[in-house]
Amino acid sequence: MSAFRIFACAICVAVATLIGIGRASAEDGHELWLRYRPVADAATAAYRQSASELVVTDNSPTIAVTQAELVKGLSAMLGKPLPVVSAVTQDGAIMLAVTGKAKVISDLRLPVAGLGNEGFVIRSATWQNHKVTVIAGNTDVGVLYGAFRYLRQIQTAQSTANLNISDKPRVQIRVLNHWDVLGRGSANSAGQSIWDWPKLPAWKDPLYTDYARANASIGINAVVPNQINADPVMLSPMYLRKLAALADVLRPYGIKMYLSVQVTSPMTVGGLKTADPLDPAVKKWWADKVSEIYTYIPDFGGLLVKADSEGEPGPQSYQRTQADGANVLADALKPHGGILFWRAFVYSNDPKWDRVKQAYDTFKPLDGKFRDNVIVQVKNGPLDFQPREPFSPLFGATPKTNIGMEVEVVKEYLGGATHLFYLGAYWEEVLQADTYAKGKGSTVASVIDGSVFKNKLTGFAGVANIGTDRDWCGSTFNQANWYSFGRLTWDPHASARAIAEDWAAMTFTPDKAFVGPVVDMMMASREADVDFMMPLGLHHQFATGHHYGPEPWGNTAGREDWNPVNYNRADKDGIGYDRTTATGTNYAGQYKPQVAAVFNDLKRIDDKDLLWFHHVSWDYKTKAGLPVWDDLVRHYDRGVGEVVAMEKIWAEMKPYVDTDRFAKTTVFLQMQEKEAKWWRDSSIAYFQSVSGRPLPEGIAPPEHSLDWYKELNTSLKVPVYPF
Ligand code: GCV
Repeated sequence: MSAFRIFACAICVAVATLIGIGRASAEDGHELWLRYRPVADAATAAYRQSASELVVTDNSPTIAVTQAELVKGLSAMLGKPLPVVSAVTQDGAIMLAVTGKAKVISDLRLPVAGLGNEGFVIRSATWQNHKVTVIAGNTDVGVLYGAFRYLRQIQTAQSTANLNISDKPRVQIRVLNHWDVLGRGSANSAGQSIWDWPKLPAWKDPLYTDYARANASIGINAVVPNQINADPVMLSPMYLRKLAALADVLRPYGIKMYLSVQVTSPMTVGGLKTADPLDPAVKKWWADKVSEIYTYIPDFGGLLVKADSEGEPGPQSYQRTQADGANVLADALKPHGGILFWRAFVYSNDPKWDRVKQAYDTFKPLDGKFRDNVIVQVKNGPLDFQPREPFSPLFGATPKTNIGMEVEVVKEYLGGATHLFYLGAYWEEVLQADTYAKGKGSTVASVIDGSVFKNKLTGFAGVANIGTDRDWCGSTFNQANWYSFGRLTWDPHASARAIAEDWAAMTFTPDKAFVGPVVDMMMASREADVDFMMPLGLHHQFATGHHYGPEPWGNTAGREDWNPVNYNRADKDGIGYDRTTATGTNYAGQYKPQVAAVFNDLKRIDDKDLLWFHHVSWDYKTKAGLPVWDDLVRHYDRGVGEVVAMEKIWAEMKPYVDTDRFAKTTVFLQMQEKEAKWWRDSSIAYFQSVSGRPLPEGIAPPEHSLDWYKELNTSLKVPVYPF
């Protein structure tokens, strides 16, 4: 190549870089849904008309980050720097207004009275002879939430003229639980923990600020940074200093720091001989330790505890109840305004138990015994984040106890980073389920937002799927799960489809030709995984040693609580777990009579819950009119077809998506198809070996023998893609 051509190429590259060509066609996903790409040319003028300047009269740290976000977002989307001024100078001003500090709120009689501490109003109005948009709240955090809501309006291609939006969260504590272990390992599927403990408090990675921005944009206001199988070292002064530094970064974004602790800390950290919650020395130790935490973090949120579960110690070791265990911590937190999350995931590995009954049996009798600053944190289903579970019967069972919901945003059981599985659709099903706690309409959402039992304290927790991967969550579509989790904690009654529409528009493009098919695909993705993994109410069919891949034959001695065969109960005659009142474990009886009546009755139960509640013969006819054997096999097969359909939709989206994110999703869908076949074929091979049934017409035999799949599992040992 001549020197001239090399020179000319170098100029081309430099120009392309300057004007952004190339970068626009390849994104790494790091910006999440806060990409702030320029809006379509035709829309720019109208948006600019109502965003000519930003009026800021307050200077709190939260208002400062609000200002920064609006300047960043609006300047980038509208292609023009947004001036910041201290008084309105022109039409189109956006005003940030906090009650008691901004006259515009009373002048315009903005309805801030019922907004609480986190709500906001966005109102287009005329003030001092100028057309303005006021973003108002009773606190600066309310204004921050309002600013993100305003930005979303443009990101989703909606008008910013004539705005009259008012909103506030329906759940008070909206918390991410990071199951991150010290040393940067993590229980999630997106690299390592984002908390760089070795370098804190001196080095506060800018990642923490982006993390806080993302959370604030969807309403998350609390963080537990450490594993629930907690490391006692977190309570040492050295780590409290680190926690305090993190809390400083999160604070301007309205996010409070919480901490997960072990009940035996008085022994492991304090050197006491006992951790008996009723022992006076133990009480004093907790009171002192909690006071110490507040010296480091004055607005510390509170504690989270996993007790008497999977080897974690708990009050049962001292013949005390869960309430005894919780209350000693609650009492220590109370003077500081702190909250205790106490998990209901309590179970023992005793074969006499039906594991799914244990949480209800343990906690229901304790209703009214917990202090008022305790939230009992209940997993969405009674088992453990299976592809489908009935809602936990604890929702609606304890009128005198604050009950919060816990979901897994990380897809521990659901394909990790690779499967495209929109959890919003899953959570919506749970949240909309009717508990009948106070008659019809007592949905799970209404229980956890406190409206059914008039609870004063409400919480909604999600196990974070966030790690050091460049795209935070391991895949672009996993970001939708972080996003929808936040939005549903803000409003558990919200529509999963509407949330997915916002996410798709903000993460890719608001073009309807893209958003429509992609959201259809997301909404269908949940049923696809259910179909190829565990259709018709099957559950816990995962490899016993880890939770990746199928092992319906799994039967490790002494692990009845984990063994797939204990849950499918398949033999030559039939399949399913009898949990009915009449002949089974009477798990169904833990629900209100209206719900139990449906689950108990083969005539009324939906096929999707069938094998969770009933043991039926292979010839039993499902509602689909097929023998259960045939229906089961057809569901497995359909699941694979549903993944293939997602691949086709995605392929058609190529014109709308940058090269890198398109390619990564394409490959992940191909991996999902291979895994769907693995689930389908190994499950069919196993259940066929047990039932001795022939394959239904039109169903191809499994690709490999049952022994081949067993061998594969033995070699797997850890969750890795095996193909
Ligand atoms: C961190 C499941 C997970 C565990 C988790 C546990 C829990 O069993 O596999 O990793 O513990 O749930 O929720 O406590």
